[in-house]
Amino acid sequence: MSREFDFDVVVIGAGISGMYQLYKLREAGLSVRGLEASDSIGGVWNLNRYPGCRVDSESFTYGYSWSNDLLDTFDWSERFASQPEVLRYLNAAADHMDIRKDFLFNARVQKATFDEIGRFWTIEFNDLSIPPLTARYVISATGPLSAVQMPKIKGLHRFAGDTYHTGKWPRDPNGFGGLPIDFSDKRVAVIGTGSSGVQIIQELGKVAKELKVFQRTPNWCIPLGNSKISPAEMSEIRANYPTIFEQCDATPSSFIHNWIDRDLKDVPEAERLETFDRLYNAPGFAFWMGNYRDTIVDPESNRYVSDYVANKIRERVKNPAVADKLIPKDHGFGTRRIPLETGYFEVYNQDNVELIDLRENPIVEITPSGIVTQDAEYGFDVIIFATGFDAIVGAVSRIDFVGKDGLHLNEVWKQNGVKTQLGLQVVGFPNMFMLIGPQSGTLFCNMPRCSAVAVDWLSDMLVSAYNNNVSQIEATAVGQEQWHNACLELMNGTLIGSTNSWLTGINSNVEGRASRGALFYAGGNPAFRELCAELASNGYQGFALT
Ligand code: NA7
Repeated sequence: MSREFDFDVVVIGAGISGMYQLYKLREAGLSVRGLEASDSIGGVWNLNRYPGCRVDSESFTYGYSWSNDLLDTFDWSERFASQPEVLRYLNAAADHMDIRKDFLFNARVQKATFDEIGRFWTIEFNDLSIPPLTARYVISATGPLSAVQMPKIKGLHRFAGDTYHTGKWPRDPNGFGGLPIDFSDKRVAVIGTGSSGVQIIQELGKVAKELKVFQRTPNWCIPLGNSKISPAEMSEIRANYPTIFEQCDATPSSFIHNWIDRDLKDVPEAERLETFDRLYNAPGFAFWMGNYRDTIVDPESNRYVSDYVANKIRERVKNPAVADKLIPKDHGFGTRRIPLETGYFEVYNQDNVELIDLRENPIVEITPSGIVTQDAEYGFDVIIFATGFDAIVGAVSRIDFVGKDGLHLNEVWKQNGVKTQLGLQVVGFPNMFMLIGPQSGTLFCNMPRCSAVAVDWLSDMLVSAYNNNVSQIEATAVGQEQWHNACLELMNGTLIGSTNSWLTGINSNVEGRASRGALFYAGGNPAFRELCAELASNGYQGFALT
């Protein structure tokens, strides 16, 4: 049968969710083409190859749980795997799915336009030598933390030394990691102290001749608690995989940690401190997501946890003035993403490391030889930007999606604020879906666990549409409004919602990101799964299938 378009579905992005999405639909019998801007699979794990980069989910919770073959054959060597190991895993997964043949690489999508009569999308590329292609459905699997963002600093391009961004680190041509760079004779600046900054600072502190850290906002960092996984432990983990995944499924963010089912306020002081000591020394996000349940909603309980962590910082950093600068003052513990660290605070006890507090002493400009602040001038051989991403919205909005009536998605969001139905669709943009986009129920999450929820649900919907001769799926205005209001209300019920961070859409380097938005669903993954199942069983309520 001839048709007007090339593929049933186009999936943009070959990261964790894009690879699985393509595989799932291909196995269901749909014709699918994957498009990837870089030259290989892996998404953020392919690009964030900076020294010290590692996962902060327990490795054995971070894989594709649907594949027994992968679970049976891949051995994790550390509780929190390094970036090269995660990328090695994703390559093994790509082999297993035989997915590379279905992706067009080096194909950055510039624009996607909906044809209202034919009900299909036309995709155009930055590289004009790639002919446009067409598909009934387009799925953006571009990830929430992939649109690399440089800071707005005067003179950025004039620096004569080497510059790197953590989110786009040069690759080792012979391996899965970053290009080996010798920093031992270098004067290095790191700008940014989010998770990436913390990881690279603690690593470069060991080797750089001189390391100066330019910090605007300190974060509440807690110990990672990494350890090797022995073959015997790996066998035990393998035998326990079903229980591990069940445990993750039962928690709000699908990490293995779950809240203590009590309020801190109801617990005697001695017991609280005993619990805190245990959790602070436990691996991963135990101290954050495995703490008393009111610590993230009640300001007083939150203050109590924050004070505990502040004291830990004071104990670990010798110079009290430096310790004070490393303690966050403008947000409570856990209200922004927590960086997990290994010896981060002790780095500031070293003679080769200096902390520069940009609140007291802001950057004025970058010059050919270094960085000028209000109070001083510093010479550098290397500047590393650990300044993060245009998070959540950025990767979607860097593609010009043009929907019904010639509406541009960016214009719609600029005028009405970011609103979606289930984080999956936007009214006026039929047959276009986002995985882990804004307001996705699977955003504040252990990614592989939660993104699979979105992929499975969307796949069922598309297969059902295909089998029932449906050619258009569009969010309803009522559904979108309800979902937006639910996100707003839930977010406002947590302290995270009233804090400036990438999770609430704040970014000083991007125009239009100065006020907080309801960018994520704070109802938790179990509730999201339940709701999705309910909507599906009501004939995909909130979506018009025609
Ligand atoms: P983040 O968490 O967004 O951190 C970016 C850091 O860069 C943060 O400390 C920012 O300070 C700082 N920044 C950004 N722009 C500037 C300028 N112009 N001047 C000085 N400092 C600046 O990104 P990451 O890559 O560390 O981590 C992202 C996520 O990836 C992480 O949460 C994990 O989930 C994985 P600010 O806080 O804005 O004052």
